[in-house]
Amino acid sequence: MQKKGLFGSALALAILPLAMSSAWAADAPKLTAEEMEKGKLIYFERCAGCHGVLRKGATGKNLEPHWAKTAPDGTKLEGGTLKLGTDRLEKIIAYGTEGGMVNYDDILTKEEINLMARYIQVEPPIPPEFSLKDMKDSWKLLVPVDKRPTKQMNKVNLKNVFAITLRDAGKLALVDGDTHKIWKILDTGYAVHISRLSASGRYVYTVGRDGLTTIIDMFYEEPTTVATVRLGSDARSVDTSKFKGYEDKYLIGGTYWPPQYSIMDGETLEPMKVVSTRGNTVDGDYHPEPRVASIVASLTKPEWVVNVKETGMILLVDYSDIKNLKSTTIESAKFLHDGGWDASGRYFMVAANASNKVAAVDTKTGKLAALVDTAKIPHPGRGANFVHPEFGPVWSTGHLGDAVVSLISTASDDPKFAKYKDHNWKVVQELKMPGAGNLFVKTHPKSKNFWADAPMNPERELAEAVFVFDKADLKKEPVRLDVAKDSGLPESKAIRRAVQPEYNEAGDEVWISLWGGKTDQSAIVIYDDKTLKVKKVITDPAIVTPTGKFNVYNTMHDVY
Ligand code: DHE
Repeated sequence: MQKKGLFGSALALAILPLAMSSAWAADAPKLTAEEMEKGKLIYFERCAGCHGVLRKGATGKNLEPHWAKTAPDGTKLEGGTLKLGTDRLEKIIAYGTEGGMVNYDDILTKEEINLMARYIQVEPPIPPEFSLKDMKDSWKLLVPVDKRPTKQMNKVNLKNVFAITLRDAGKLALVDGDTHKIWKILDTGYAVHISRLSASGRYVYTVGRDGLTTIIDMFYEEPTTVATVRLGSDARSVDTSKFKGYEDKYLIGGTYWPPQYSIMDGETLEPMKVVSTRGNTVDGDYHPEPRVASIVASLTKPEWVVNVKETGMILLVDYSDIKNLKSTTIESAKFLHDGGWDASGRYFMVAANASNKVAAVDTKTGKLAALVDTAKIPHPGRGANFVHPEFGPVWSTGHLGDAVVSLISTASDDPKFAKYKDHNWKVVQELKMPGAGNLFVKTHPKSKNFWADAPMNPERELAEAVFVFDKADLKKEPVRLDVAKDSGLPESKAIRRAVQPEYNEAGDEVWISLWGGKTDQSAIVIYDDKTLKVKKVITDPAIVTPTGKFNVYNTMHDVY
C-alpha cells in the first residue's frame, strides 16, 4: 500500500522531537497535541520551503528557538524565535518584512497566525528518513511498459500541450495549446512543483511538494498516469537522462526532506538508488539538511547537474554506471536554488539566491566558470537567453529583493561572438522594474519581447501585472499589462498574482497564470506576443490556484 505524505493530513509516521532536553525548550509556549499537528502541517505547506525543516534558514531567516554563532570578526551573536516572542512573530507572519518575507494575513486566519507564532518557538520536530525500501514500498506500477500504447492514440498536437500546476488542488491540468481547451485534469502529489518531459515528448513527469512523483503517458486517447512513487516527504525537482543513448533510461528526483536524491527507472519509476547530500558547506561547516534544489540533465555528457542548496555544492552526477556512481563536486556559493542553461547549452546558470550570486557551471570541463555578483536575491526560474544589441549573448534573471532584471554576458564558442569576450560573466545591464518581487522572466528566439512578472511584490497592482520589455530598445520602460483586469474576473479579497510567463510552441503567444486564493476563481490569461492584446482567458472552475506552466516543446528543448 502506498504511504500517505509524511507531513500530509494523515501524518502517518511518527515525527521525532529534536533535542527536547535543550535548556531553551523550557521557555517555549506550551502547545496541545492538536495544535502541534496543525502547526506541523501549516509549517510544511507554507514555511519549510524557505526556512528549512530544521529551521536553520536559507532563503528565509533562521527560525530556531535559540541560535548562537560567532561572526567573522569574532563577535558572539545569539538570537532566535524565543527572543522575538509571540507578539513580534505574529506581526512578521501577518505583514511580512522588507527582507522578503511575504504577508500571510490574506492566507492564514488570525488564529492560525497566532498558532504559527507560538509553534516556531517550540523545538523543530524531525521527520523520519526515507530509505530505498520506503521508496520501493511506495512504488506503484499502474501500467507496465508492454501494456502501454505503441503509438499516439489521439489527435492532439502533443508539442503544444501545456502542463499546468493546479497548486492547492493537488492536480495537473493538461491544456491543448492549439485549441486552448482543457484536455485532462489529473491527480498528482500535493502542490506539484515542476513538470518535465521525456526525450520522446510522450511522458510528463511531475513532482509534488509531498514527494509524490508521477509519470503521465500522453499516447493514450486521454492522458493516463502509468506509475507513481514517493521520493521522500518534501521535494521540488525531477529530470530524466537526456544524453544520446540514455534517453529516458533513468529519472532523478531531488528532495528537501530527507536531503537526498534518488535515481529511478525512467519508464516505470522503479527505485534504484538513494544518495544523501548531507555534508559540509563551502565554508567547511557540517550541515544536517542540505536540500536538493534544481536538477538538470546535461546534453554534453551522461550527467545530471544537481544543485545542493545549503552547502553551495554543485554535483555533476555521472549516470553511465549507476552501481559505481561517480560524481564531481563543484564549490560555488550557498543557497543554490533555480536556474537554466545559457544559449549554447554548455553552461548551467544557477542562482545562489540568499548569497546574491549566480554560478555558471561549465558542463564540458566540469568546473565552475564564474561566480557572478548580482542584485539582491536572484530568482531566474530558468532565466531567459537572447542576443543583446550591445553586449552579445546574455542570460537573464529577475530578483525577489531588488527592482531590476540582471543581464549576464555568457561565453560562446561561436567566433561571431568572440568580440564580446571581455564582457563574459559580468552583469552588463540591469533593466529597471517598477518594484521588486519578480519570480520569472521569459523570452523566445522568435520574439522581440522580454517578459517579467512581479508576483511577490506587496503592492496589489504590481503583483497582478506583468511587464514587457522591447529587446531592441532595453532602455525603454516596459509595457505594463494588468493581467487581473484583463482576465475580466471580478475583484477578489486575496491578491491574484500574475505569475510565470510561458510561450507556446510557435513563440507567438504568452500564457500567464492568474493565481488567486483557493476558493476564488483563477485564470490562465493568454496574450498575443506581437500585439500584447488578450487572445483568450481560460476561467474553467477546475482552474484552481494555477502556477507553473510547462509547454511540452519548450520544456523538451530548453527554449527560454
Ligand atoms: Fe519554486 C522551480 C523551490 C516557491 C513555482 N522552485 C523551483 C526549483 C526549486 C524551487 C528548487 C527548481 C526546480 C528545477 O528546475 O529542478 N519554490 C522553491 C522553494 O523552495 C520555494 C521558495 C518555497 C516552497 O515552499 O516551495 C518555492 N515556487 C514557489 C512558489 O510559491 C511558486 C511561485 C508557485 C508554486 O507552484 O508553488 C513556485 N518554482 C515554481 C515554478 C518553477 C519552480 C513554476 C519552475 C520554473 C521553470 O520554468 O522551470
